[in-house]
Amino acid sequence: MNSPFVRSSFNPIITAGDLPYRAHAAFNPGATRRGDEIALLIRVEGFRGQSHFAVARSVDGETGWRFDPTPALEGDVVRHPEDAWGIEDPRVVYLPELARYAVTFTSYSLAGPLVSLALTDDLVTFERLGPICPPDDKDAALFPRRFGNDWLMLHRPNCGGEANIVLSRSPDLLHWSEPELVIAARSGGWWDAGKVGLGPPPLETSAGWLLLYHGVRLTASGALYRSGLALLDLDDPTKVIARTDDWHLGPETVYERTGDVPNVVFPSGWVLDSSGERVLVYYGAADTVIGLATASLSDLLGTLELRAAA
Ligand code: M1P
Repeated sequence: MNSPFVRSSFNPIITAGDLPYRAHAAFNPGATRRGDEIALLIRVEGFRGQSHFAVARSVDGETGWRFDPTPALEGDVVRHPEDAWGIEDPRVVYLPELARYAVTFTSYSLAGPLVSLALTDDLVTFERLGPICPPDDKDAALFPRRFGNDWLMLHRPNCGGEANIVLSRSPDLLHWSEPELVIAARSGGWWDAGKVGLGPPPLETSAGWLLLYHGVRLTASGALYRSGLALLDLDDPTKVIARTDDWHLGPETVYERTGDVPNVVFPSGWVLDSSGERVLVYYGAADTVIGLATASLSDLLGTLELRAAA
């Protein structure tokens, strides 16, 4: 398939064996720039089957990863009973207004997955703001700035089998409005017919907010996780300017086809390189390891502009 994404020749760029302590799997990382480096906030699954987060840093975002010696954030069932079965799938966004990073993640509560929020200056200490969406809800990320008085967040409630990407608003990061539909799962035989979920946080471009989202197709031999692109209006991100018909990143390689959950490509973080023209996309592969794929930003926008014009 003619995809704008190119996989790193170093893939998988991170596996559980790279961590400074014993762990089963390392996948679905949030990503951000931190100083001169790229930092990943990685979902690490331990041998109890529950997940926590660890930080890895690299100058080029591809090789030479250095790991913080201990977990960055673990479930805290005393202060946060919603973390009953661990924490999963962080998304990291820098908020210039607060000069802090916002980390949205899944707390795996006894009532199901829900969205939690934490703020951090350094990816070392975290101020937890608690749950911000009731279960079942996940795949959340903030926009990096306010719209008028409100912060905006994309997330993915799962209500009665409907799992669509929606937007909520908040004046204070704590109280969030009823969801407004943004991207619905398609129906029938589409690659994104089962459910959809936000991948990395929305990326601001001159053409609109760029999204990479996962779509899930349920088959007789399990789910297939692939990712497509969408573009949201810069001023009103509930308006979808374009959405690709095709998926653009799907399981192809051995490490994407084989692992704890086969046939999963799950992008969860991206950063622009220093030129601002190449996007580095970090993804979980088969819920086991981390892959890197890069694309030219103008190619991604070109793909979407063709759709908008069609
Ligand atoms: O196993 C694939 C993915 O399944 C879930 O994804 P979602 O509910 O968002 O479609 C998550 O458990 C995710 O961690 C996992 O990679």
